[in-house]
Amino acid sequence: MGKHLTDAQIAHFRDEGWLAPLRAIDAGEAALCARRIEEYEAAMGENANRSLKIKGHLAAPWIVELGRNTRILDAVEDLIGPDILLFGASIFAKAGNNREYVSWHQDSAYFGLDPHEEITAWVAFTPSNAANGALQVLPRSHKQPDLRHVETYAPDNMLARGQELQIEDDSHAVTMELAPGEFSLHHERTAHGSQRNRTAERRIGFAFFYIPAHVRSLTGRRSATLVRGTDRHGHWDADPLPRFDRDPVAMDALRAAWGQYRDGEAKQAADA
Ligand SMILES: O=C(O)CCC(=O)C(=O)O
Repeated sequence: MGKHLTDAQIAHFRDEGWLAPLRAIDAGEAALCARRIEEYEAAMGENANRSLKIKGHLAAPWIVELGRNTRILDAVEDLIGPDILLFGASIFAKAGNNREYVSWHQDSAYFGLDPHEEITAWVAFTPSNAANGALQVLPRSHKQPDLRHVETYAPDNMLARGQELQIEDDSHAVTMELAPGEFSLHHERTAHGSQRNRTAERRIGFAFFYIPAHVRSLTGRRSATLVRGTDRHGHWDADPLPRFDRDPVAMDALRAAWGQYRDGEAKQAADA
């Protein structure tokens, strides 16, 4: 038995590369998170998908706090050990009745990490289900190497480069349905994606990216936030955390990290 996960859940994650649903916050707190995203969008005059990417936690202290959520960290610790860095976070907000989707991809292809031990906790701020395009995974795909992604830049693809795996048969995909405040976990090599939102309501989730402190950056010196334990390795500089919502210093770091990722400085692992 771990801090949050049972032995069976730990074994499931190791074998299958995903786990869901788990509870992070209650439904009321999740609704507050969704409202805060709307407030951010009103203040910025743009859709949160445009900017809360890769280092989205740098936009507001409440997002950092959610990244430090004890239930999430207990589950992550059960899988990667007690010394944990939050190396990034991205929003995935799908409008109602919209064509946007996320193609099958592995995060390991672009995160530039070694070894591949990153785990993503995807937290639902709204219901996330088959009808509104919940996150889907291909079980056991985390046991594959880094696969080649085709960069399509397809306009409705929510990924920065429209990167997609050529999957011939995805009939065994699992849809990780979540209620507001629940979260799922997936390994960085687990192929995942999501279909379009066919409902009238917006579907919002925030993905938090965690690594054990011994993981290195393969793309030069980068920053992260120690969220639990001790960093005995010093591979990462400290993120400039926001002192208040939309703190200009933290927002500059967010924009720089997102820009580097989006504009192609990160090469996909299969090409390295
Ligand atoms: O939320 C989605 O639809 C996709 C999420 C995703 O690709 C991720 O968390 O890495």
